Amino acid sequence: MKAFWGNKKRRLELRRDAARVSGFTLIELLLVLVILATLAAIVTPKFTKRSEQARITAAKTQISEFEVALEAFEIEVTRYPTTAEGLWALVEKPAADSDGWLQPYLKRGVPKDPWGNEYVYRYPGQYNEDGYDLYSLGPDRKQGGDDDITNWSEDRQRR
Ligand SMILES: [Ca+2]
Repeated sequence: MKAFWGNKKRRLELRRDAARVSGFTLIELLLVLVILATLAAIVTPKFTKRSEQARITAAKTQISEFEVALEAFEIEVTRYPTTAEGLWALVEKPAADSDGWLQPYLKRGVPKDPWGNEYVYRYPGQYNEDGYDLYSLGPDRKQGGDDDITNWSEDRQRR
């Protein structure tokens, strides 16, 4: 051990080796960063697209849950909520014409859509003439634009 540390030449070599090692490490680090940046550039759009698809699915699921609640409301109150009452009629008993109202039909209030906007409810419907229209403005957060998630079919939307 004493011989090892006592050898000056050997020590210098060790220091040079260490310098070379840390040099490689820096290059490797840069390489890793480049690889990570490249991967991020490739993966991020796919991931974003997939999570957008997940949000669209979530909005569809939420609309289905509203529909179940609205049907239960319709059975007990014998009408659908008016446009003015809106989806909140599923949570709080409407002031008028609501004798049969028994329960909150939604457990956790009226959620917003996955993009932070209110779902739009309309009764009587413009598209569902015998029922109500219910939709999310979609990812663009605006009316229309082919991305609205609606409770009526595409055909009717284009008409
Ligand atoms: Ca839209």
